[in-house]
Amino acid sequence: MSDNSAQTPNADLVSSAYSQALEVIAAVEPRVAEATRKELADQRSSLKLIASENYASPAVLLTMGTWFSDKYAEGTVGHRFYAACQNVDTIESLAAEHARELFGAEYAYVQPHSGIDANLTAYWAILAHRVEGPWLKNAGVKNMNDLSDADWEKLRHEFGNQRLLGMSLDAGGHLTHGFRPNISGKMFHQQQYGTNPETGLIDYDALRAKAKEFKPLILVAGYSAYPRRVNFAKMREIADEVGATLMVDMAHFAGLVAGKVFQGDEDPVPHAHIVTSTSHKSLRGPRGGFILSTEEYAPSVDRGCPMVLGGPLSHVMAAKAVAFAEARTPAFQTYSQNVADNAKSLAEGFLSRDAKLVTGGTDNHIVLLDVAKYGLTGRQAESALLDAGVVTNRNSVPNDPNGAWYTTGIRFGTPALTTRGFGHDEFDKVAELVVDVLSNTEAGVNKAGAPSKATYKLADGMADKVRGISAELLDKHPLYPGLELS
Ligand code: DSN
Repeated sequence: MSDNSAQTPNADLVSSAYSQALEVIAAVEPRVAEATRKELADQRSSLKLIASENYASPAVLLTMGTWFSDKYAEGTVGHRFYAACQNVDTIESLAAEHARELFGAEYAYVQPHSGIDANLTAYWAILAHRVEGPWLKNAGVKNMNDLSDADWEKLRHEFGNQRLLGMSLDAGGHLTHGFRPNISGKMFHQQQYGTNPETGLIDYDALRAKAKEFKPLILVAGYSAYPRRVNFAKMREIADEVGATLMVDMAHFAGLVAGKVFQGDEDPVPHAHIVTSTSHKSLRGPRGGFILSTEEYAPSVDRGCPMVLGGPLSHVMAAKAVAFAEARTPAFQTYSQNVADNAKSLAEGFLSRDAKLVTGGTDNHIVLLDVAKYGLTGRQAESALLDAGVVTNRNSVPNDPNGAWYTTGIRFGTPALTTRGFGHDEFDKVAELVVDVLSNTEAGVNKAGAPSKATYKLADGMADKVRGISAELLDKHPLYPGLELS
């Protein structure tokens, strides 16, 4: 079995801690305790292949359930808007120190509550640094309260009309990278870059040409569904050529950066001005966000709370400190390498069964399967797989004919099952099961008898068959082995 920090070295203690905690909860609202027990049972008995999910260690999970939750701590370490933040200062400093050391960053801000919060905070930090600061200087005032109403109007206009260039959603970018319906697409004058229609890969020359024409203030790199590595050195070159700030959203692949699978040009930290992330995906920490930046951007990033974010979740910052400490171990590096190796095994498993993959494969933790050849939409495929206990999520493929709701793709990720100890053979088996399910699913019709993008029919007996085979795999690699709830 590979490294697995979700294994439970203190299984008896953990069993007793959770059993007793659930008893305390049940005494107030038994249905919450019951749903919590059921969630563990469900996670234990399904193939979790959602690329953005993982299993945090009991140490990380337990850290979130404390009285730090009750503390307000707006501001930054040593500069709070609330009294009695000495212990929050301790855990926030620890989390930031671990993050800086783990990623080799000049500055770390661990307050964002999620990846979207981290991105919004970073955008405002870049605007503060690049627009507001110079603007106030030009206007000859230090404080915006001293601006005349007319100048304030002009500054507001400048703030809301800057240019942002990010990867399009259907090419694998995120909603917050300038997607029109998202706030990022509305607050910025945005353009999007895609991928080469032949290869599915980022075309850096085309991107450079677009950047030169558009001249964005912010170039966003990073992805949620692109199954390949990105050359961040090249991204920085392009940003520098057009005077843009390079922001990299590494939410998905932070674990591969922390685990040193992505190094050199593939490591965003030495190349970007600002890096945003979540802590709960491949990094295997608590649900939350964080930002890394150069010293130059640090004072603007620090204004995140309370200017953009609500009060920091101190209990989650404490859990980030624990998770980042875990990620600084050689065992985590082994885990991260396994995540990438397993993604290759999964991709090879699909390709050997004639499946079509976006970009033809993977070199990160994501595999994006195009399900059109099975006559299904992503939504139908996702539902049929779920019936068989295979938990995935539907995802657009480049220029998706079915749009962002029904989609034509299924996104797979290896971080969670790698945490359980799955290796090459297990992921090959997963590919076999998925292809089996999809090959035995038919698109359905709507109430009027017309073709539907949502309904489907999975062949009789298929769900039970796949669940049976999955159970054998899952039993060999238990989630939180030794954790038993009384
Ligand atoms: N929800 C995350 C994901 O699944 O990729 C990104 O927002």
